[in-house]
Amino acid sequence: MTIINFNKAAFIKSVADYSDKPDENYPEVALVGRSNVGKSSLLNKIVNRKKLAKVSSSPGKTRLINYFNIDNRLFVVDLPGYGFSKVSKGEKNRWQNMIEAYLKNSINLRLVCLLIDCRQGLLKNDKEMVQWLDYYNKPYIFILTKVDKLSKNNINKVQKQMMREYPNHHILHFSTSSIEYRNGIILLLNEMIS
Ligand SMILES: Nc1nc2c(ncn2[C@@H]2O[C@H](COP(=O)(O)OP(=O)(O)OP(=O)(O)O)[C@@H](O)[C@H]2O)c(=O)[nH]1
Ligand SMILES: [Mg+2]
Repeated sequence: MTIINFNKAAFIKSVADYSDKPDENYPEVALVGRSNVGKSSLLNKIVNRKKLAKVSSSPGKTRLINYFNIDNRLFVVDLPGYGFSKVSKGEKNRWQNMIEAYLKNSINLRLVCLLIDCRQGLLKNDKEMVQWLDYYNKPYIFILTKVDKLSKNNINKVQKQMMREYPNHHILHFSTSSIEYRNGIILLLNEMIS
C-alpha cells in the first residue's frame, strides 16, 4: 500500500449528525480538543492549504462535523471544540452530544487526535475526554499544539507529566510556524490507520 502523503485535500461536507456522513467508507481520523487549540489550523498546515478549514482567533469557529477527503483514501474529520465558555449551556450540550455521537457511532473512525495546548497541558475537560475515549475503547494520540509559544524545556516538562499520567499513548509536537512538524504527523497517521 502506498503512503497517504496528504497532497490532495478537498472539503466534502459539514453535517450536524454523523449519520449524514459522506458515502465513501474511507477510514476516518478525527481532530478533537478544546476550542481554539488549533485543530483546523493543523489540518490546513498538513495539507499545505491556508484556508481549507476555517480558522479564527476567537474560539468556537468550527460548529459542525466537517469531512475532508485526503488523497481519495482517508477522511480527516474536523470537529467543534469543547470548553468554549461563551456559548449558552444549551448550545454547549448540543455540541457535546454531536461530538460524542460522532465518536461513539462512526464505524470508520480509526484514530482520534486529541490536541492539547502545550501551554496549558490537560485541563479538566481534556481529562474527561480521555476518560470517555478510554471507556469507549477509542484509539487516540496526543498532539501538543502551539509549541512555538513555549520553550523546549517547558514543553518537555508538560510532556513528561503527560507520559506519567497517560503511558502508552503517542505524544507529538505541533506548530503551524514550521513545516518540520508535518512529516511526523503524516507518518504516524499512516502507521496508525494502515
Ligand atoms: N502561535 C500559534 N498559533 C496557532 C497555532 N495553531 C493555531 N494557532 C492560532 O490559534 C487560533 C485558533 O486556531 P483554530 O485552528 O481555529 O482552532 P480550533 O481548535 O479549530 O478552534 P475551534 O474551531 O473554535 O474549536 C487561531 O488564531 C490560530 O491562528 C500554532 O501552532 N501557533
Ligand atoms: Mg476549528
